[in-house]
Amino acid sequence: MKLIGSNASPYVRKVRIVMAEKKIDFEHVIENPWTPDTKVPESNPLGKIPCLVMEDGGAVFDSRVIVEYLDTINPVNKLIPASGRARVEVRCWEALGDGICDAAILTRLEGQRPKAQQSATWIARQMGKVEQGLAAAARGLGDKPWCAGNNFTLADIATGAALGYLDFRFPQVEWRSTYPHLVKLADKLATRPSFADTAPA
Ligand code: GSF
Repeated sequence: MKLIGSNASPYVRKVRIVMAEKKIDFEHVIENPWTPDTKVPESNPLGKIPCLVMEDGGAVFDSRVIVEYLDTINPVNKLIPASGRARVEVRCWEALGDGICDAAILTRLEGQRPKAQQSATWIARQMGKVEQGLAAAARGLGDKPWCAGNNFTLADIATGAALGYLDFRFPQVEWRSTYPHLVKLADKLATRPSFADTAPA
């Protein structure tokens, strides 16, 4: 199995953390989807990373579909509850973490446009989603040890990947001084080899 991605993408990191936690071997093929000669579209028609290429050449995307599949591959460290409200809560936490990244990435892309073409309204709208997403994550976590239920799940992985991406690309977003519970979670996650070995670069 090959994972096509980069070391900076929070969505790729989420998959890499799941692979590590479930002890799934894979080849990490580094690809930048933004270069003119990128090979990403050869696997993912959407031209986005991550993309999982199976032994038979079949491609699986996006990151949510990939991690849901990976969780079924073996019984090691189940990261998504089997059914019902517990499952949907973890998947919704993943949507929240990914959504924070979506908004942050849209802001970053807008900031890469020619200055005269950048929309301050658009940037404010996206950064509002980042701020509201962080507030919702802090509310949902509260003083619990984990985001959902009573143990480490995909909810913590998605939230941790989003927080790590903000640290990496948006140091001006002061979530650490605003949300001590999120800091406690992030610092706890950082001690896991799956997080330490995949820190964005
Ligand atoms: C988002 C992937 C994505 O936007 C997922 O896998 O969860 N919903 C998808 N990936 C970016 C790289 S990054 O910013 O992490 C990407 O491949 N962008 C290239 C493009 O053409 O949008």
